[in-house]
Amino acid sequence: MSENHPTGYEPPEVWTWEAENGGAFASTNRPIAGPTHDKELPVGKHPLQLHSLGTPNGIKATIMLEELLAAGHKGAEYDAWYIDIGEGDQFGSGFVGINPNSKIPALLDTTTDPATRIFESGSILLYLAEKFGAFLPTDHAGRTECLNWLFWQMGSAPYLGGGFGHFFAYAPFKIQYAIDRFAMETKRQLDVLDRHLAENRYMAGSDYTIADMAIWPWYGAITSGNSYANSEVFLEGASYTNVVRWEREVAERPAVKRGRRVNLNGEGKIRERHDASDLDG
Ligand SMILES: N[C@@H](CCC(=O)N[C@@H](CS)C(=O)NCC(=O)O)C(=O)O
Repeated sequence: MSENHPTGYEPPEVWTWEAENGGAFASTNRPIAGPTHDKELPVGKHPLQLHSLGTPNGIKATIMLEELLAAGHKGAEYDAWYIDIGEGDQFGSGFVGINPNSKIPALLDTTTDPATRIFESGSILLYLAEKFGAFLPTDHAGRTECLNWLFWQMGSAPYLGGGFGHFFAYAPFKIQYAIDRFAMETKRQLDVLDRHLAENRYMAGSDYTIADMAIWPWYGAITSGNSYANSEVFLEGASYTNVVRWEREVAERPAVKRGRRVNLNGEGKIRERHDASDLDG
């Protein structure tokens, strides 16, 4: 056994919460659900109210909304409000009301009576695809293949983000066992994508769909060097040549360029989006 395997921890009979564990999100993470404070959510002028942050999960929603607008679906106009997960905005009562799981992204569709809440990024993509009849094949076989990959992403990315990313980038010290386990799984997933994209232009075949919108922000970020620092080198992202080809093609879409800039701070980014012109220029 490698000398890098730590020893000495014997789990107690009952686990207890150590709030300050040294990890990057120690002050955010809790073992309980529910709101911590009262805070109503703001409501803007558009039919769709998005409460989010520009993480890989968050930009799935803004890319889809920008794609819908680019395709001429005027009903997809949206307000994008900033949820600061480092400050605990996801535990405000209004946010918990639209997502009891306290995670971004969360969407409220005010065109229905009563308004419809949608949480989980995969559910948001599917809801919008069905509402507007776009980016989801309508034939049963094509729709099934698209949903296969959408659900694949929802089940797989936590191993990339919560597993590999956490132990590679955020844990207070490096644990070889954990990094080995999740690097292996992430590379296996990249190989799944690479083999599939060798035979297919997009995830669900010849058309760009919500499956691409779900997978691109996570796995494309690894091959393009936009993920955890040095992870593209560590995981040999450039070796997945079919993923690289697909990542580049998706990245060039004008709506992707717009959607990935929303709910972020910094140059070229916009913290909130309340009008299409906010993204112009
Ligand atoms: N399965 C969820 C995951 C969402 C998620 O993990 N969101 C993160 C940011 S990317 C979050 O809100 N974290 C805040 C927290 O854990 O308190 C989805 O796809 O919508």
